[in-house]
Amino acid sequence: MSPTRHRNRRSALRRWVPRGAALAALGIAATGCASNEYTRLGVPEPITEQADRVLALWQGSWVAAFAVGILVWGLIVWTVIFHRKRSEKLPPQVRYNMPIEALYTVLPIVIISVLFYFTARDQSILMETEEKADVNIEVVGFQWSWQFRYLDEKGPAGEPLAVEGIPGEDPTLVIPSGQVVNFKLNSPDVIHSFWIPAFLFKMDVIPGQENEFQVKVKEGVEGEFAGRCAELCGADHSRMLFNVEVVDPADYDDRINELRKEAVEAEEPVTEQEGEPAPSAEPSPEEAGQS
Ligand SMILES: [Cu+2]
Repeated sequence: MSPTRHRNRRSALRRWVPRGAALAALGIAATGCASNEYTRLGVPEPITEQADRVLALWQGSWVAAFAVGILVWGLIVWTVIFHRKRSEKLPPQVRYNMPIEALYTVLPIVIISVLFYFTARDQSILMETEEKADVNIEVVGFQWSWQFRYLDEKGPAGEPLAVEGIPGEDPTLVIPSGQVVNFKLNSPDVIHSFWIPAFLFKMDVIPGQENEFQVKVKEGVEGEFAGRCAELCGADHSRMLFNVEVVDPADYDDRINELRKEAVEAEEPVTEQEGEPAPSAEPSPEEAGQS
């Protein structure tokens, strides 16, 4: 390579690197991202204490992947630039080079072991259900909607208060912030998956096997969040949507009382007709249609 070409390449680099950096900065500024949107690497803002742990695991895995990626890309670029074919002479061959072969084997094992250690550690913490829960909710996933049963709250018939959706009318799950909520998952038909993206967590809902997990929404967090089924479970799988409302504990009690009132009202016409079975506590159309 002639010295002139070398110099040209350098000055081209000098021109384009600042332009690229400026473009990247403009891109970040123009998209008006939230402060931590980029460092979250594509996952939603975590709203539970458990979700912070999932986020840290996610970010840690990306750091490891980037470290490997930068090393590999660096080696490729270095080879492409500085080890081009210069003559017909065969370059030194390093096949069966013992230290390098050992490195190829040992390094991936070390990387996998570290990722495995952190995954196993976090998984066992996330699956703990030992803590005494403030609120116990049974989630029934069925083809094709959800029923949420507030196990600590008895309705007029002595049954737990419940909210049930139908496809197209999404039910709303209400949970308090700053309290431990225990979910028990059941299915009468096929496997579903209970997924609230803001929890950064989902769990299968399996017929004949009660799955369980606990979360604590961070204190002060309130709002509406999306929920969905994350397991292809039949024709109307895509309509298995639900809303999650996180409210503060005082509002939670109000919401439960409203639900109880609705359940009592739903019961009334039936008690007039003797001998009729009590209806299941279904949400009123307004409530089921909330979104
Ligand atoms: Cu489903």
